[in-house]
Amino acid sequence: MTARALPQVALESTVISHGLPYPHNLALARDMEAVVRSHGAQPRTVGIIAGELIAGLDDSQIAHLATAQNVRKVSRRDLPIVVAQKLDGATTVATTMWIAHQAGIEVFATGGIGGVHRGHGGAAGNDISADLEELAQTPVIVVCAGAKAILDLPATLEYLETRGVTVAGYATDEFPAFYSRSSGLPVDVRCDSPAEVAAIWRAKQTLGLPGGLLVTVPIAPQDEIPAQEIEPAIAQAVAEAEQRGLRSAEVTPFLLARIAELTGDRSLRANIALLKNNARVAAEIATALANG
Ligand code: PSU
Ligand code: MN
Repeated sequence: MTARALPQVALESTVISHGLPYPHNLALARDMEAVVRSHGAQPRTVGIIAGELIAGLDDSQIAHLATAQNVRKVSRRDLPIVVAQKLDGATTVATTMWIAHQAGIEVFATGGIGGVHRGHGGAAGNDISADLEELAQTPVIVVCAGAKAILDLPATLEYLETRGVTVAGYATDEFPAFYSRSSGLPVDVRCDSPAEVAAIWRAKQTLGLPGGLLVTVPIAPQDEIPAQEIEPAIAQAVAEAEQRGLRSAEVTPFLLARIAELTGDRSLRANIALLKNNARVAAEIATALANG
């Protein structure tokens, strides 16, 4: 019997090193891989070990990124530095997309993409995630629960439109808001099955359009935190980040950790639930692409 290559799903590692506290981060990384496998696909967790870009970390490498103190959060600008200096690094959505594409992987599951931060252009400076630029140029399907509600969601969607990134809602007409199912903002297209996503992806390839496709999956109803309940914690965390003068790559990890504290870990449970849900949808999309 010849082994047929399984459909591949990339997973990121910044959520492991900076997005969730230990030991939840390590359990989640393993659980996401298990969810992908149980849906007939092969997980490829992406990260950087001693300067080597790896699409398919083994379990001890994942455990290392989950526990080591000196792991750098690596966005596109950081890639040449960690490679030259042979550092360990955790990959964001931007760098996971890029490495996945180099490795021939078309589908990637994450929690929430980075975006335009609240207060952009004001006191908070010009904080726009490199994830948005990567979506504009690297051909990978990114499955997420929308953009983190810590961001300016309307501005994030406008930016994606400007850069030509199609935003699909998975069984929804609305752009999901990470912890909450709804944002009140429309997506470009609703897809009710993996095959519908695959059809849009193939059309994009046929047209020769560059860049990725964003597939947004709302958190399951039983796991969501309604917007009005999470908003006070988000507003407080954003204000504290400003008071501390946090900048650049520090902002997102601080906000996620602070919101988890302020919500008594309710946000942590929601975050873990949506990550596993997205792993399942990504495996189903990868399977639909492989069967098409
Ligand atoms: N979503 C999460 N947890 C995370 C992130 C997203 O639930 O840790 C990470 C992703 O790796 C994303 C990054 O690419 O945060 C965005 O960081 P920045 O805003 O600095 O671009
Ligand atoms: Mn940023």
